[in-house]
Amino acid sequence: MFSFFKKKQPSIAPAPAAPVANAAAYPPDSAAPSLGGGSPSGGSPTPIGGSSTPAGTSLAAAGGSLIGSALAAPIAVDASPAPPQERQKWLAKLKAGLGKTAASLSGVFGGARVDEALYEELESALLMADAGVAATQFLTDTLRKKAKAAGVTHPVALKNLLISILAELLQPLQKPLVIGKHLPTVVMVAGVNGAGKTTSIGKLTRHLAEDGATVLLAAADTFRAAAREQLSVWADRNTVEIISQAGADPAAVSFDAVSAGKARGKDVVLIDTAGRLPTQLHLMEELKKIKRVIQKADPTAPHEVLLVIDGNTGQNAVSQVKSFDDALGLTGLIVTKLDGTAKGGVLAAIARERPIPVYFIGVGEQLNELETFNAREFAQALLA
Ligand SMILES: Nc1nc2c(ncn2[C@@H]2O[C@H](COP(=O)(O)OP(=O)(O)OP(=O)(O)O)[C@@H](O)[C@H]2O)c(=O)[nH]1
Ligand SMILES: [Mg+2]
Repeated sequence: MFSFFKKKQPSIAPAPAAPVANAAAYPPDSAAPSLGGGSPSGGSPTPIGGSSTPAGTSLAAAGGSLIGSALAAPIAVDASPAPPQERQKWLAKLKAGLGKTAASLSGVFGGARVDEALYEELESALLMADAGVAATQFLTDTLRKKAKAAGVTHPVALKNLLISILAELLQPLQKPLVIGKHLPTVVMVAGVNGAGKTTSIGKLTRHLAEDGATVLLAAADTFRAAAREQLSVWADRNTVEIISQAGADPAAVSFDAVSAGKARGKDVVLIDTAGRLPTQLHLMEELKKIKRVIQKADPTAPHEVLLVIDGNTGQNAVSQVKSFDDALGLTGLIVTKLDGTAKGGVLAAIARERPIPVYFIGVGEQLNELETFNAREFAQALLA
């Protein structure tokens, strides 16, 4: 179905939904028809994102537009260096979510001296926090070395040293998602069942729309009516267009979405896929096919392949990252549900074992509960 909405003008009623005329007409393995439109926008990426918009970045998106790009320049949905009020609220929620881990890690440094027992206790606490063997070993070894070199003898100083070592380990994961280098920027989103893909797409759409990007959603989770409906609710909330067709081939819907994104000059096409386990090989093949077929609509796409992981899945999340990366070549991660029982150490494991950028972290079900990842903030939330 096509639905047309005007960005940030909710008073305009959506046009009645019409079926995608050509979903079946472009079989996934056929050549892509030329739909024209969408010449790549030039220029280098300009950091922007929420309140972190640098002076001088002009966005033509204020009123929105039914057709066409609203971006004056590429944008990076950036890590916020100066947190606004909303970011502070989000951070408080992240800290509360990781509170148990923080308490148990902090407890290690509650004594009066630094000794072998402290290091052993720290090792267990890191393992309990889902950091995994490799990252735990790396963190404790580095801490020992640096503490010795700096002559650290007090546990509080040792904890501060660990915060900076952890922040350094996590630093390669801190990278902004850049939108606008390609028009449209095609973002494919994958993950296991219930990880938070659709919810994160909804929240990400809000981030992007706020930054002035025009977004087109693609419901490539085609077989469950509830999945399509869920995505269209997010489309309504964000007043963006969606392409969806019941029972269609997910690759065909993705193809149509990219073609429509090009024809309408959208800035971003976000493709929601059905949940699957890496062990379901036929479903992993389906994902690879979606990627291949997207490339027929735009040889440079997908520009981002994101994996959404549930922060509660602990060490299992690391094997998900490895499997999906091996199958698809991931460009980024979204880690969700760090507001509940998640332990958080899994990010250290990912940084050590498969360092793929964490573009966003989710701490709840609300629209404003997805924020960019910041290594130092996260290290502090986990240890302070
Ligand atoms: N607490 C919390 N819940 C979340 C978060 N992100 C998603 N959820 C919830 O997790 C559940 C699953 O989210 P979905 O977005 O439907 O997950 P999905 O990956 O699209 O699921 P499938 O399409 O069925 O594979 C929903 O109840 C969401 O509201 C988060 O950051 N925190
Ligand atoms: Mg979903």
